[in-house]
Amino acid sequence: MNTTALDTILDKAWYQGSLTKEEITFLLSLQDGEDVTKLFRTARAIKERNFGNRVFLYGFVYFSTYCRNNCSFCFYRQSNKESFRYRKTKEDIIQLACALEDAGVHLIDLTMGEDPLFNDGARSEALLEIVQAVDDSVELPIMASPGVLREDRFASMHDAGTDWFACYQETHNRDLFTRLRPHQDYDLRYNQKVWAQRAGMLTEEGIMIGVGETIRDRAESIIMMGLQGVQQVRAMTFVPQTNTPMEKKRSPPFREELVTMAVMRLVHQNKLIPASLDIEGVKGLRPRLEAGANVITSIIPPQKGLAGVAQPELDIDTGERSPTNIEEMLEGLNVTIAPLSEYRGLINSWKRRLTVEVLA
Ligand code: SAM
Ligand code: MD0
Ligand code: SF4
Repeated sequence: MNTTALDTILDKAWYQGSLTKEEITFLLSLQDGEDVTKLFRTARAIKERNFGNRVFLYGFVYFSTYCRNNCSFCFYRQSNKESFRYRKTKEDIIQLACALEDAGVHLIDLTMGEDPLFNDGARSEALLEIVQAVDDSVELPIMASPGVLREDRFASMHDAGTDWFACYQETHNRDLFTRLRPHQDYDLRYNQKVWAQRAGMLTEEGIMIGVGETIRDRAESIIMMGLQGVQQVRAMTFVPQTNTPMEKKRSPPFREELVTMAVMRLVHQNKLIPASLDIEGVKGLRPRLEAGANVITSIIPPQKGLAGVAQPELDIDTGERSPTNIEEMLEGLNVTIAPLSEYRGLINSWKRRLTVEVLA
C-alpha cells in the first residue's frame, strides 16, 4: 500500500509529534470520505489511548438568558425582543444542580448571558452567591460561563467554588471577532482565560464553525489553544437564529465541525473535548464521540423551563437530553460513564500543575 501525505501526518500525530500549521491546515481541508474516516480513526485511537472508552457528563444550567451584548449569532442578544427570557432564582438553581447531581453528571456548568442583575452595581455579588450556594449544595466540580468579568472578580469566583472558567473566543481572527461580537473587546475576552488561570481555575476555549472563518483561521485557533494552556477545547457549528443579523446564513455541513474536533484531538491529545448536544441534539452524539470527543455537554433536565444556547429547545422537553436518556444511549455506543473519582483525579492533577506553572 502506498503511504500518502495523510498517512505520514497521522502517523506523526500518533507518535506524538507536534504538527505544523501546514499539516493542521491540510487535515482541516480533508473532504474525501476515505480520508476523513482515517482521520477519525486516528483521533479515536488517540482518545482511547488517553482516556479509554470512558466519557464525562456535564449538566447545563442556563440560569439567566438576559444579556447586555449583541453578538450577531446569538438568539439571546439584547436586541432580540422576541426571544423568550427567564432568570432562575437561587433556590431553583440549587434544585436543578442537585437534580443533575443525583442523575450522575460529573460537573455543573452555570451559564448566563451577561446579565447585569447578576454582576453589576448593587447586584455585583449575585453571581458569586449563586456559585457559592451551588458549591455548598452539591459535591460536584463547578464550571462558570458568565461571559466577561472584571479582573478583580476572579479570585472570589475561585474562592466561591468555581473549578472551571469557560469563555469562548469564537475565533482568533480579530476582524471576524469584531463582526461576531460587535462592541466587545478581543483582548478583554482573551484575558478572561489568563486571569482565571492565575486565580487557580481550569479553563475552556472554543471556536464556532461556519461564521465566516477560513480553514487557516481554524488552524490558527487550534494552535492558539495550545499556547493558551487551556484544559478543554471545543468546536461548535454555527446554528442560525431567528431575529438575528446572521439568521439567513446557513450552517455548514456538520462534517466540518467533526473534522475540526478530530484535528483538535490530534493536536491536544490529553485535553477534554466536548460533544455538545446543543447542535444536532442527541443524534449528534455518536459522530462526535467517533471524531474524538470525550465529554458530553449540554445535558439538561426536562420540563424545568431551561433553554439551550444554539438550540434553545431541541430535545429538551422530550427528555432526550436528560441524564437517564443519555445513559441509555451510551449503552449502544460502546462508551461507559467514567467514575466521578476519575474526573476529580484528572482535574486535581491539572490544578496542581497550574499552581506550579503560575508560581514559576
Ligand atoms: N454569555 C456567555 C458568553 O457569551 O460567553 C456564555 C453563554 S454563550 C451563549 C455560550 C456560547 O454558545 C457562545 O460563546 C457561543 O460559542 C455559543 N453559541 C451561541 N449562539 C450560538 C449559535 N447560534 N450557534 C452556535 N453556537 C452558539
Ligand atoms: C454546551 N450549550 O455545552 C452549552 C454551552 C457553555 N459553557 C456551554 C455552549 O453546548
Ligand atoms: Fe450574550 Fe453570550 Fe449571547 Fe453574546 S453569546 S449575546 S454574550 S448570551
